Amino acid sequence: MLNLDGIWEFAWTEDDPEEPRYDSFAAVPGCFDTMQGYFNRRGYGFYRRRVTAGGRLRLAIGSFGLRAKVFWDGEEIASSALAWSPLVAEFTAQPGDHELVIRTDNRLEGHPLFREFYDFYGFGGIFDHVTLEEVRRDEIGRLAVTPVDHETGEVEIAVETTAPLLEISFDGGRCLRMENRKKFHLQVPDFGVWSPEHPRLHKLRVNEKEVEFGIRTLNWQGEHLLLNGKEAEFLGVNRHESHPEFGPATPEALIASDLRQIKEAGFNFIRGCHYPQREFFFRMCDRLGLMVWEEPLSWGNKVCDLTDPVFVDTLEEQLRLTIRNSINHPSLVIHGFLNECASDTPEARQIVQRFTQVCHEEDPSRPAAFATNRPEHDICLDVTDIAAMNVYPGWYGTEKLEEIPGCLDKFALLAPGKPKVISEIGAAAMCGDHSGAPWSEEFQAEYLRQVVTSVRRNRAWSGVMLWQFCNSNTYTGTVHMPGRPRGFNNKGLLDEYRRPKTAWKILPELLKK
Ligand code: ADA
Repeated sequence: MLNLDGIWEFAWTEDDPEEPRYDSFAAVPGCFDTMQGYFNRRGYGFYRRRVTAGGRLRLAIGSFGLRAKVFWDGEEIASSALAWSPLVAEFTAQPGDHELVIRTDNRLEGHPLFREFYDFYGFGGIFDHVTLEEVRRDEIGRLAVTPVDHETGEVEIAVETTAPLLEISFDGGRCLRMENRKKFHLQVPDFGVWSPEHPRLHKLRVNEKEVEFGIRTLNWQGEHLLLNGKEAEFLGVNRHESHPEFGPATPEALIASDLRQIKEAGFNFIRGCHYPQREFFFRMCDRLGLMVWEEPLSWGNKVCDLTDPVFVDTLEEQLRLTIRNSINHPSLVIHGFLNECASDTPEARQIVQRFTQVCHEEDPSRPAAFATNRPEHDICLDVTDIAAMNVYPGWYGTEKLEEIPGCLDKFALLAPGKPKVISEIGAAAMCGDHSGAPWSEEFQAEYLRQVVTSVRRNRAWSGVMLWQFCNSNTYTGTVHMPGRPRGFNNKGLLDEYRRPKTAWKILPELLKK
């Protein structure tokens, strides 16, 4: 496999995608509107380089925004508007030297999924690795491992290939040969169970393809989610892939450092908001023992989106792709979708039913959820497997700090009989404000103390996901989300450069087992 990361020629045009002038260079991965000269600009970012290759080829871009088109020797070979998802193109090329162009585009108009009112910045560029490999005859395509029983180590294996024979081994051990079958069960020898405390991983090799997986089971038939047969308590944080200098093209060293800090602070869960997560993120969570909620791109969508077939069909496509891409990661425990949609309307109910079914079709081994911001008027909470609520009493509401526990107890009475989590809750704090008033570090710390202690005290909750790990890039505010000083969502426990606020320092005490 060729890794094509590095220095690419760069061109930018505001509105004429036909005439790029490659007068500069850019790093891949990289986000063009965090580059000097392109801040806040909306248009087309072109990346160009030469590649020596030939035969049947597969080009993969790990993540991009907000649209990408790929040209090989001037001819379009692939395009996608599924921002933050991988784009994979298969094509045939004569052996030799070729021109490869990736045209990214961060224009908001006409995007099928991204809306200008979302509370996160719509960046442009290539956010993750670009690779090129040869497509081999009879290669193993999709290879999905689903744990069936954490007591026996039984797993279900699904293989897509035209190869007549399968050679299978676990962890480099004894090789088993069998005729091609689409789906079969095997027992993993000398297995260990994956859990946040002991994140044990295994490897499965089928012919030339190797994947990592973990053995752990999830059950959500009762009031709580069971992980390996035991009630799980989610102590989580929401996290955007965001940094002032990199946008969503965060370097892997930064992702690793964020996740390590999250784990060390005592969290066991991350809600990856509000778009698909990168492969590196998952590989780290698998290893660190952090459970994950992943969701496709959406935010606060109203009935006009939920009745727009382009929006709904594109979102379904991204939901399916997201589930398929992440299927082997043991850290992934919840499939989410449609953050804060108009879930008090019959139009939303239909879509929530449809998307819950999509999740179950693609992966019956994990529960589905969407996060409501109107729990008391919601008419969809009974549809998904987990009832998840984004609530900000005392921040957006008028409640006093001491009224927060009572408020949360009231929400806990909703959606009886199913696991319930608070999927977002938090307060903003401006670094250095120690006044104790709202927007100060002390107010945020006290707010989160009330939240975490009251959620942990009430046995009806399966957990809480604080909003949010660190300040994240957004706009200075819109009617939909007022108050975003400096163009950041300032509810981070850390600031945008990962400098801790007061609230971060009280976490060990709040999160201890
Ligand atoms: C919502 C939303 C988040 C963020 C948050 C806030 O619940 O899901 O993305 O915008 O509110 O900070 O208000």
